[in-house]
Amino acid sequence: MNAYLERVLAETKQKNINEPEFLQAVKEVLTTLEPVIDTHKEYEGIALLERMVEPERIITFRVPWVNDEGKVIVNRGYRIQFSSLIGPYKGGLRFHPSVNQSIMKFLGFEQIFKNALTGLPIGGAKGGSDFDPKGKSDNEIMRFCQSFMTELYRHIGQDVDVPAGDIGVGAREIGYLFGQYKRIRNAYEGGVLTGKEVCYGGSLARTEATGYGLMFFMREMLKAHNNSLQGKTVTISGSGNVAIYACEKAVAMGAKVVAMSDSNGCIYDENGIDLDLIKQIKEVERGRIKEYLRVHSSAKYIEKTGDDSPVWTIKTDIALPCATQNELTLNSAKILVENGVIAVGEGANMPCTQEATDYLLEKGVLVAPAKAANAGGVATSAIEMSQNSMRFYYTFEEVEAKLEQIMINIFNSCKIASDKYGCPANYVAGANIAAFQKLAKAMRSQGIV
Ligand code: NDP
Ligand code: 2IT
Repeated sequence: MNAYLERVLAETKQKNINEPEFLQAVKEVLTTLEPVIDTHKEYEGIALLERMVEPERIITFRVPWVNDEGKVIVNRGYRIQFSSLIGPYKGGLRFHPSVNQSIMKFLGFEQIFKNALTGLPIGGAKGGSDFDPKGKSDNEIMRFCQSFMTELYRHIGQDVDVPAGDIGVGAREIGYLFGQYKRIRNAYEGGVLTGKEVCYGGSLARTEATGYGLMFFMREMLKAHNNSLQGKTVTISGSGNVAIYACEKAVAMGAKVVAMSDSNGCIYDENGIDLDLIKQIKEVERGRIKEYLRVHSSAKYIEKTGDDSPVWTIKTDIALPCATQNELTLNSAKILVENGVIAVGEGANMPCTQEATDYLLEKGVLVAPAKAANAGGVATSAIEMSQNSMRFYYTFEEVEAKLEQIMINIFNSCKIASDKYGCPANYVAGANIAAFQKLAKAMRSQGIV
């Protein structure tokens, strides 16, 4: 590998030795940049890569709150303000017991590249907490969100840093966070959070945007290889925001979705998933996916037992990992290939392990990389911010049309970069290169900061 790249990788590893997810994300990007770095010797002198892998600011804070039994609980809050190079820090908040600094940093790092690909003026950030929303009452969720915002508010602002949702943070949590922010600031600053409900400043189609965007990207990728979604079988991991709306759009595009999952297991319904029932179980009841069987007793439920998700053992043409990082392992990739998979679309962030991605590409499977394929969510967040600035609402159709065009542009950028830099059909490399070129240009323009 290029000596400069190799040195930065080694130094990053040494400095962040206890952060495996962050190192994985950095390695994945840097190893694909070689052809660009080779032609830009001047980057080393201005420590361009060293600056790109070091967050501008890391904030961690105590989040004390009182549960329904009157017990005081202390969680840890995070906000990684990774890069303000091309716009205000922007990225979601994740509430999940697995949250730690490594996961926050990998997500913040990837967000910089993703946001650059959207073509919109947004920097990169991520935040969240090790708080576990599962089994908590509405009041507990509200008290937690209020405590979290009581510290976070001093670090964010509609031109400074704009959080949104991610795992465990949806419209309910954004509402509680926004209410507390507004109360502390004594001002309506609508653009400080995205993913708001439409009745107080949210954007139509933001709920659907990540899943729909994933399918627009998938459609473009398949089209470039003379294929389409029509008549294809699709399996999806997860049954949260991204998974549900990927399913909805996949069906609208003529595919048949036969499996979805949650962290306990997956359901397989050969007749096609009943998405209204999934929405009822997940969005209304906040229940487990196994409850699908209470209506469709002919469907199968496969419990998750080992490390690998059972959803990838089901035969499919298209696999959409939409749950969490490293959920699609080499082992699962091998089973998917054996079963004839033609494309994998990453709805989640870094859902394929590096070994899985390498194997899929080697076997000629099309991979739609997360940074590009799931960028529809944050792109629509930026459209929400612009509506807030204008004090105006677009219709659902207007937002969806903008989202569709953005996803087409993102696919084209990935394709152009992968063709130009000698890795045709490798959209993983294409996405990294296309984003990097924009960021590198902005970094050079702004001096040593
Ligand atoms: P949700 O909280 O709505 O849903 C998450 C889903 O993933 C649930 O079905 C959950 O199952 C499952 N899941 C979460 N953690 C794990 C785990 N450790 N192992 C197995 N399953 C798990 O989140 P989103 O749909 O918003 O996010 C899903 C993915 O998409 C994440 O990687 C997120 O970063 C990414 N993403 C989200 C965007 C958005 O706009 N929301 C935008 C771009 C990317 P269970 O209920 O059992 O925990
Ligand atoms: O990973 C992501 O891009 C998100 N969770 C959405 C971020 C956003 O600001 O809408």
